[in-house]
Amino acid sequence: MAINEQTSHKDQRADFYKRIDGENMTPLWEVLHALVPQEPSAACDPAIWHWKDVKPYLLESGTLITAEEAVRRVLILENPAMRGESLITPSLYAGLQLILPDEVAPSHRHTQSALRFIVDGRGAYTAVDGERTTMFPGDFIITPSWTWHDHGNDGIDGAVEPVVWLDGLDIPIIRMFGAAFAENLGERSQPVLRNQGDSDARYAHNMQPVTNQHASKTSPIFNYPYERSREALAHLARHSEVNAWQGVKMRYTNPLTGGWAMPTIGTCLQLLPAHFDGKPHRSTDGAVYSVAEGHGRARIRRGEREAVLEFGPKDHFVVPPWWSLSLEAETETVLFSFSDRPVQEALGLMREEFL
Ligand code: 1HN
Repeated sequence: MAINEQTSHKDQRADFYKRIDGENMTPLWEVLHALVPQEPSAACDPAIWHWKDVKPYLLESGTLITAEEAVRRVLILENPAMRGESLITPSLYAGLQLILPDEVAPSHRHTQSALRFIVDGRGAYTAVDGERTTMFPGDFIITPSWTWHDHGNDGIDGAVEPVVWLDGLDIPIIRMFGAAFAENLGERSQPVLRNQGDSDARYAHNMQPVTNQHASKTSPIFNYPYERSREALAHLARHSEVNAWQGVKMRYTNPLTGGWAMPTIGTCLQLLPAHFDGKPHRSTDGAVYSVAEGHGRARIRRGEREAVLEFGPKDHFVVPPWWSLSLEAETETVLFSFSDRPVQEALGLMREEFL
C-alpha cells in the first residue's frame, strides 16, 4: 500500500470517527486492547503509609474539625496511581478514622458495607442496629450494608483517649452496580436496643438460637475481638505447620454459613514467625494490610517493577491485583488484610499462583 493511500485511510477513519461521535458511538477497534488486557492492568501501585508519618496528621485533623461536623473524620488512603478517586485498589476504599474523647459520629446507614480494624487507642464504641460494642486494638468490626451505625468515645476504665481505626468499604463495587443509597437517622446516636455482647452470645459460641432469623448476607457477629483471633493464630503457630507463602493465615468467617464474614470484602489475620522469609504469591485480588504487631518487609513485584516496603506496627500498605507479594518478618508479626475476594469467588474470577 502506498504512503498516500495509508494517509488517506487514516483521514477517512478520523472523519468517520468524528461523524459517528455525534451519534454517541465510537469504534471498538481503537480501544479493544485496553478494554480486554492480556493480564490485569489497573492503574494501582504498591504503597505504604507509616504510622509515624500519619499519626501527627490524624491528630492535627482533630484540631480542625469535630467528628460531628465532619460526620466521619477520616483521612482517605489514596492509591498513588489513582489520586483524587478516593480508592486504594480499583474495587476498594480505605481510610483512617479518628474519634476524640466524648465525641460522637452521628448515625446513618448506606448500602456500602464497612469494616473497621482498630489501630490505636481503646474505649471507643460503635453501634450497629441497636447494639454497641467497645473497640480494642486489633478488633475486626463489621457494619453490614444498610444498618444504622454511629460511633462514640466514652472511654473505658475511667480513661478516655483518642481512638483510630482503619475503615475498609466496598464503595467502588456498589458504585459500579449503581446501587448506592444512604440516609441520616437525624439523631446523634441511635437508641440502644440490646445489651453489649448480645450478638456474641447468640452467634459466637459455636451455637445459634434455634429460632434464628438472621437473614442478612453478612455475619451476625459484628465484633471479632483481637484477643480470640490472636489466640487462635498463636496456637496454630505453635502446633501446626507454617505455610511457606503465608505463615499462619486464617480468614474470618460467618458462623451461619462458614463463608466470608462479609459478602463483598474478605478479611484475614495472619501470623509470621520471627525470621519468616516467605515465598512469593500473586492473586487477582489486590489487598490492603494493617500491621497489628511486628516488624518486617513486603516485597511487591510486577515485571521489572519492585517495591520493598519496610513495615512496623500500625503501618498500612496496599498490594495491587496480580503483583506478587513476599513477606519477611524480623520479629513475630501479625497482619490484618482485606480484599474483594468474596466477589471474585462468587463470579468465578479468582486466580492465584504460589510461585
Ligand atoms: C462511613 O460511613 C464510615 O461509618 C467511614 O465510620 C468511612 C467512607 C465513605 C462513606 C461512608 C463510618 C466512610 C463512610
